Amino acid sequence: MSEIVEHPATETNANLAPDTFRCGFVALSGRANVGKSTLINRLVGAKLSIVSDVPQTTRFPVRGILHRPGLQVIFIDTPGIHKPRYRMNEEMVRLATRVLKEVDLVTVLVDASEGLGPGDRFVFELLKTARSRNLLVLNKVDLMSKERLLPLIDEVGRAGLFEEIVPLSALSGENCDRLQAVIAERMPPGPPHFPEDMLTDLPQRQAISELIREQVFQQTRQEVPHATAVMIEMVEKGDSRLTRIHATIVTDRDSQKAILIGEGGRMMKAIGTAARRSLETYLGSRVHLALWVKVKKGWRDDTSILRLIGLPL
Ligand SMILES: Nc1nc2c(ncn2[C@@H]2O[C@H](COP(=O)(O)OP(=O)(O)OP(=O)(O)O)[C@@H](O)[C@H]2O)c(=O)[nH]1
Ligand SMILES: [Mg+2]
Repeated sequence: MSEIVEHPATETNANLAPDTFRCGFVALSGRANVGKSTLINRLVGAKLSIVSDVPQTTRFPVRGILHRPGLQVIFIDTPGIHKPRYRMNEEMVRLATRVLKEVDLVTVLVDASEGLGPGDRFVFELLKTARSRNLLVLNKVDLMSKERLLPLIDEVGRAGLFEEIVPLSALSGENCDRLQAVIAERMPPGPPHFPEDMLTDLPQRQAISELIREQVFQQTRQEVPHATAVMIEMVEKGDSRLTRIHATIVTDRDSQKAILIGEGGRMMKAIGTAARRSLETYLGSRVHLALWVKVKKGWRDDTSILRLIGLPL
């Protein structure tokens, strides 16, 4: 979703012989909140997938494409593996699990600052079933002392599932180039799947909805973000570099609607202002954003709404 912080390919691929090209698919997997979306944005060098400190932020796979001379890597950010309580969450976990079998390589993230927990071990079991080739990333090393790292590397190594273990910080970028090199050397020979200027295949309407939802996730607490979806009603490009966007924030209960609106409309205003700013960066135009809040009880079990928010049911 724009904010490009790194350049893509520095040389053109046009003069490379097709049989020297490597291209592969790499899933970023793990339990919720370990930093998968932060890492895909870091690896691709653009903001493609939304991030928040609320678990279960990512709801469907988001592809990000890395271009280097002679190499294309299609990273797939996936929803965090968790215990589903609604149809939406069942679908999120199903999509994340299915991807494991469809890629050339799985990169599993663990929050190294928290250590290995039952949620991570459950993901390891899924890898065994998928019979995938795997790497392990120990993320968030910026939050911990280096002495705690060695025992953790030993512990994950004992699982016997990983070709390589890479400690890094997706947030600061520390050691991310090492991960990129480890992935690059494992990509199979083959022609590129996507054109050189394409960073994601996420449709623009969905990207807009995600950037608004990111603000709901960043600014509300407890059950409110989980109970919220964003539907785009209208995107209209005006002639004076202004884009008009109408969106509805759907939530489960009246009490959540009251929180989303806030006292004197304060929460709605904060979400709207922050979302408008990030949409302006993404679209490269001024944005007029109109937001509504609607209650749709039980929407997380309603397949027609789940389809509307991008889950392929
Ligand atoms: N300190 C630190 N924080 C990080 C790092 N990577 C991610 N985070 C933070 O961890 C939180 C979760 O990050 P996300 O990238 O949304 O995690 P995720 O795995 O995609 O989460 P889900 O989509 O919910 O499964 C955010 O607050 C990030 O800023 C890191 O390397 N260091
Ligand atoms: Mg995510």
